[in-house]
Amino acid sequence: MARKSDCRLSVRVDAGFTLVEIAMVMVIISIVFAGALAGFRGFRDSAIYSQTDNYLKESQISLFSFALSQGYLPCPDTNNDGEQNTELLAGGDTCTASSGTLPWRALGLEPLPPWDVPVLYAINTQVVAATCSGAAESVCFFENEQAPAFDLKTPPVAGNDGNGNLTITDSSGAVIADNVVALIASAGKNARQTAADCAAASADESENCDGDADFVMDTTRTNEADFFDDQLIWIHANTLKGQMRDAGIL
Ligand SMILES: [Ca+2]
Ligand SMILES: [Ca+2]
Ligand SMILES: [Ca+2]
Ligand SMILES: [Ca+2]
Repeated sequence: MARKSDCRLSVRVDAGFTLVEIAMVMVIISIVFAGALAGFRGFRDSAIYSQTDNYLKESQISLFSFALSQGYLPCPDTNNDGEQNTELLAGGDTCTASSGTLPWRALGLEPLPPWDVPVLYAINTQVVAATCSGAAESVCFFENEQAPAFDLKTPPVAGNDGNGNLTITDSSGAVIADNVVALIASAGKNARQTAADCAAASADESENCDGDADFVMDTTRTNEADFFDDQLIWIHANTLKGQMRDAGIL
């Protein structure tokens, strides 16, 4: 009898330990899995940010190549077909909008950048309000009827920043770059949300999708209330002039 009782006790104790052990193992597995998943997502995201960075640099090089071969910078794409959109006006062609997506097809680039969302392409905001007349306007960087319509004296020059050129600041408002004629930006992993509702994004991200001449570049912030993961690259007017001068075009 005593032996039978010992046996039952042993089974209960073993079973109890087994259940506790199983529970502990499950908790450990879930912790390890959650950690591994977070690690995988972090690794995947950093790979896409890096890929985006490369895409932006490639796009910038393509814009310089376009300008060197055509004599002007392309207008933004406003209907997502990869081609720039221009309006034929009496004073010469002008851009349909100063902000849209990158005309990737016109630049010989891949159609879909990282995050599966076309990158923003913003240019001098006066392209929709002014026409190029005598190279005295910064919009002449986008004049496609005579190439090139701008010269070394086209604003920005000393004392004249050029109407409608773009400014990039950091989160504190400190200027990183001004007199920028063209800018390419990835809105990052929340690109679809910011495209659908720009005002709902953080203040710094809203600045990059509100269609004006001011942009923000800062370090990545992952807190939801102040999220920022936009990546920007741009073309300063003087850099473009320098490349065209070196190529003997200006
Ligand atoms: Ca188009
Ligand atoms: Ca973003
Ligand atoms: Ca803005
Ligand atoms: Ca603004």
